Amino acid sequence: MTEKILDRLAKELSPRRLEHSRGVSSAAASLAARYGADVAKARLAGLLHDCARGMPNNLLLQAAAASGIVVNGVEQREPVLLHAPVGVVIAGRDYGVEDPEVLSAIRWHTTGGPVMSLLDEIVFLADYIEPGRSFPGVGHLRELAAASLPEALLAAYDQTLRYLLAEGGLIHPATVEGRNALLMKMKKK
Ligand code: DGI
Ligand code: FE
Ligand code: FE
Repeated sequence: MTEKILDRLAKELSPRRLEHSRGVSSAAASLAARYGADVAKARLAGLLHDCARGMPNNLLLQAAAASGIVVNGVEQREPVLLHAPVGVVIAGRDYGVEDPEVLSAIRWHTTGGPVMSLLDEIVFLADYIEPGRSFPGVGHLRELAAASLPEALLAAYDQTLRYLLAEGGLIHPATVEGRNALLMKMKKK
């Protein structure tokens, strides 16, 4: 099954992004083993998380409209964000994925969100720490990921927000909601 997926992905993604997807797949599998999630689902979701990442902005917007995906103002301006919800449609249509847990992990991998399953969290984090990533601080994030899932998730959200603030980027509401929900879960009063 994986071979067929890889063949198709290789047609849709650049070699670099295919390698990234394999890296996310293996990082997600390790995190799943570490934190007690389904390893096979983590591997599959990791492999397919960016299956729509090769689509240009106009096609992402078109696919979103055709699939009834509600596009907010931030997504209208930054259509790359739509590769997550459109990825769900592509994973179902072109890769035959029906498992709602796998589809949910693809759905929330870019921004995170207010209601994240363990598998969602694992794929979200694996996307940051896969072996091919090399941004400043990735080593620390990998160490955190091995030690504490919530602390690593918080660091990942913080990293995204710091980057967006530095760049003057639009902050997607799900990024804020995801970090808030995580913080409230971590700091129960
Ligand atoms: O698909 P990847 O490049 O592996 O990584 P990703 O799915 O985490 O992110 C895709 C892009 O989306 C990346 O350039 C960062 C960006 N992004 C993530 N959250 C936000 C965001 N961009 C904006 N403007 N706002 C966000 O909240
Ligand atoms: Fe992505
Ligand atoms: Fe990715």
